[in-house]
Amino acid sequence: MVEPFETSFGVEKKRRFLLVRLETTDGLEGYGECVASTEPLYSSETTATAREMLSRRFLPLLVRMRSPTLEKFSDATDSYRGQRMAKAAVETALVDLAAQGEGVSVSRFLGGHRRRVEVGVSVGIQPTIPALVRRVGRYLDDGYRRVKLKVRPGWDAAPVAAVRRAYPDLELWVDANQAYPTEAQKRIRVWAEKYRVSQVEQPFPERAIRAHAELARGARFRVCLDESIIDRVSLDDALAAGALTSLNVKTGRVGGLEVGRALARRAARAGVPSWVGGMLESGIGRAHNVHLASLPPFTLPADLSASERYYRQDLIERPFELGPGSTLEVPAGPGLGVRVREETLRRARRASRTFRR
Ligand code: OSB
Ligand code: MG
Repeated sequence: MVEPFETSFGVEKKRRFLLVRLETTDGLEGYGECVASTEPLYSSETTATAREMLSRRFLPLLVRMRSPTLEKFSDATDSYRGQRMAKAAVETALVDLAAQGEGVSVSRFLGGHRRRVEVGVSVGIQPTIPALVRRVGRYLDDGYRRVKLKVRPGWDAAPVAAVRRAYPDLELWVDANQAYPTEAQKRIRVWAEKYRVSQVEQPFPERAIRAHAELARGARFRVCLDESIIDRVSLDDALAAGALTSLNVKTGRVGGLEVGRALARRAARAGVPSWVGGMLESGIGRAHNVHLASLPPFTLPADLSASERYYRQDLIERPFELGPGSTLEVPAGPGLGVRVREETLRRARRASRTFRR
């Protein structure tokens, strides 16, 4: 990574990518990226558990299917609990293939029409407050129009105040990744409203639906859920409880693009806007996210920044660059619409396994 990314749960300095490449007999290639990390800190899956599930269950299942489809894969893996990041790595690659089969982009295949998607930048915890203010300033110079600060107890009111003071008109969000005890509600409300934070993401543990609902009641900011929402049931219950006024959709967390789209539609019907979250993906996962963000129910700016903001060298030929109005371009070619740098992959590869029919 260009620089370490620190959140309430830890620091990431390097990422090891777990990729799935599906090759069809007629010569098409589909790519998916598993967004799990090496440590189970954001959620319980890791690259190791995902690799295990992919190699022992999901990929053998897939290659045994006569003519694999998204529906068949989803039916065949439905009874395996959890493992959503592992499942999504395959699902996204299948969507890439299905879109190529129809000669359209993943965006079109899923029902999208936007040519560019609005994005913001997620800023990790910095060593000092002046360093944070400088970091935010450089992102604003780059052209990002909304900033999400990672916060945690002890890194909240003061850094948020400093950023607000330096940039009075900035659209400012925060994300705590479950770091606060539910009793912290009052204090969060005070600094978030005082410094005009427009969205507070996942302040409490993933099961703390009532605490999120209490925070959302009468708040002058949106309460966004990320880790709490993993499927339709968790979304419906949280919506019924009034626990969210914004939904972060991550393909890996919910098990695929089609589920992600369904959840965003459901939230929209309840009057709750959605946006696409990120997991520090390579260009491959990033491309999937950009396509997802082009769908109609995604109305808030995504956590999708330019490739150079994360990695010195990306795995795709033409890295994503920030365009006018804080946007990324939706690739228009068939499927993912990006070219994978095979040579870079080959050099970086630590291990690989092939499953054949
Ligand atoms: O909670 O949104 C999160 C990165 C890793 C794990 C969890 C999260 C994040 C981010 C980064 O906020 C978003 C990005 O990829 O830019
Ligand atoms: Mg989050």
